[in-house]
Amino acid sequence: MSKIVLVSLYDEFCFGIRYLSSYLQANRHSVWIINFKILSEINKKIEEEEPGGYYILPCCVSSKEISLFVELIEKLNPDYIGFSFTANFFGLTILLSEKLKYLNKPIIWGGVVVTLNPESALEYNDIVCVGEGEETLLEFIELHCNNKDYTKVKNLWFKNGANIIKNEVRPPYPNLDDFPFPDFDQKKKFVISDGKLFENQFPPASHLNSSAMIISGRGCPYSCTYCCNNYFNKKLYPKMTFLRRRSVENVVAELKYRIKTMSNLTFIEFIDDVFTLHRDWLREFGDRYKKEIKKPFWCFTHPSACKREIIEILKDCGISYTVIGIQSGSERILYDVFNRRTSREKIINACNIINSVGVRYIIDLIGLNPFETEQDRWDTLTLLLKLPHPFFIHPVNPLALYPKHEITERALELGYIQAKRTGRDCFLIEEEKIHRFWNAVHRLSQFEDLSDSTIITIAKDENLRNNPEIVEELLSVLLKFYYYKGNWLLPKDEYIKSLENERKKIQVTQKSKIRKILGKMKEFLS
Ligand code: B12
Ligand code: SF4
Repeated sequence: MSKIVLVSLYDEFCFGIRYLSSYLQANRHSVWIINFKILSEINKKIEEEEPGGYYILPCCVSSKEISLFVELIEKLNPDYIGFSFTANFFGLTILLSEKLKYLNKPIIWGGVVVTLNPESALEYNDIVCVGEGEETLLEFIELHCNNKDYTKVKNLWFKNGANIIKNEVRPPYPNLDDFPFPDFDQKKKFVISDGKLFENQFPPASHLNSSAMIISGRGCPYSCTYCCNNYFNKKLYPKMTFLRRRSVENVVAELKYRIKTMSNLTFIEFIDDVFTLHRDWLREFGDRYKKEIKKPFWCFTHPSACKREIIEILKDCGISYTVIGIQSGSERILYDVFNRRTSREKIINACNIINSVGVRYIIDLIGLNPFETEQDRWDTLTLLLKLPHPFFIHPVNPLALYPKHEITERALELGYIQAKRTGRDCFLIEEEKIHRFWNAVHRLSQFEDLSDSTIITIAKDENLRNNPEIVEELLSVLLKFYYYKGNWLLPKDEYIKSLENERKKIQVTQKSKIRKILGKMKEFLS
């Protein structure tokens, strides 16, 4: 039996290593997971920078947090150490791995970044995993600890002096039901966050304390040029099927297991890239979910996978809201740049379906896009103005350009980007006033009380373009005004209504209790 520590950076959900952990444990190895910093700490600045810390945004890590990490690993004394991270945390992973070199234990890197760009990863680490890690890591550990030749393990690339060993990629594992459920047990888990070490608990205030995150499959049938699935579908697994779904039986069994093991579970989160695929699967799932699970949930959908029947099934199961990727309202950007075959008409239809079935929806948009022109931004605005309320728009995601993606190659050719951002394995253009202005204007469209003409007047105003902070301020005031404590899941009107209903209910029960007591007193007195 070997001892393995798996580390995830700024991501306490970390499905990748939670799957690896349960797989290794099922094969009699001992695994600890360390969440080094959590999602909500991304971009969170530390007041005072001190020597020995790491301060390259989006990471701000104190020297104390780094020491806590090194001391903890020293104490756990593992035989193997694995890191899982995304592009923003590349520099930090290099630093943390360097700090552990003196322990002389194999350090393996894995995850999407490494899968996309193993060459870059091997400049800093000797062993990297390209693709899925369950069988790969197990095989490596078992060969390595028995002093056998581990250099031919499929999916692993090694640096051996000046040589690089590139092993074959194994096909995506066909039957996901074979894998044990991801390891969300609180035992043997550590969190290093906010300068402190937490043991055997989820990060305080994390929604993991009340929500269960589940992934019912892996992969996506679409191939947007900025997304890892495009690379998986076309380059890593050509002629193979990366998209796989677990059986309904297996997903329901996991849900039941999570409900049984989490006393305060109130909400389910399906984090599949697109949950609303496969109508027959959803029909069967819907039948079981509403009878056996009965918990509110959310999931991602896509304009092309938003049929009425499917949304009705989800509504019937108690869906709370869905997140739909619209990304842009410009068909030029959608088709020619993103390879998203979703016309404006299709997007509007999808949102009308969701809205008419009575489901709340949240929109994802991509900003900071060097391919975008003024006309494209207007197209996004005019599309948003056609969508049925109520909806919420997430803070606009910047277009991160990852190595080897089609869109990145094109942006490099066109000279839109030059060097990767320090500490990250991706390119991002510099944010200018015009980006901030349009992001805020686009998000104004979620407020029903602002008329189209008001928003269009704002969008045309030259002065505001040069002073985007004014539009941002308006947006922030409106968000506070519309949503209770800024929480978009709690629109104030609805919240007040629910409090009033609650008050009425309390009054009714109190009155009936008083009546009962008075009745008893009367009996007693007579
Ligand atoms: C669900 C999800 C989230 C969830 C949950 C995160 C999680 N990791 O579970 C949340 C909402 C928190 C999230 C947040 C973010 N996400 Co996200 N997310 C995803 C998504 C859709 C699925 C990830 C997943 O769970 N897959 C299933 C698991 C089982 O697969 P896996 O993680 O790849 O792990 C396997 C292998 O990679 C390998 N492996 C992984 N780690 C290791 C380690 C070792 C040692 C070994 C040997 C193997 C190994 O083995 C695993 C099992 O087979 C992916 C897209 C995708 N399809 O991958 C994007 C994705 C990972 N996210 C992305 C981004 C950009 C973000 C955010 C920055 C978004 C934002 N603006 O805030 C944040 C950053 C979070 C962070 N700290 O890294 C990008 C990352 C791109 C990149 N190249 O870095 C992706 C790839 C989407 C994309 N644009 O292509 N995300
Ligand atoms: S639909 Fe979403 S998950 Fe699928 S390829 Fe496009 S961006 Fe990626």
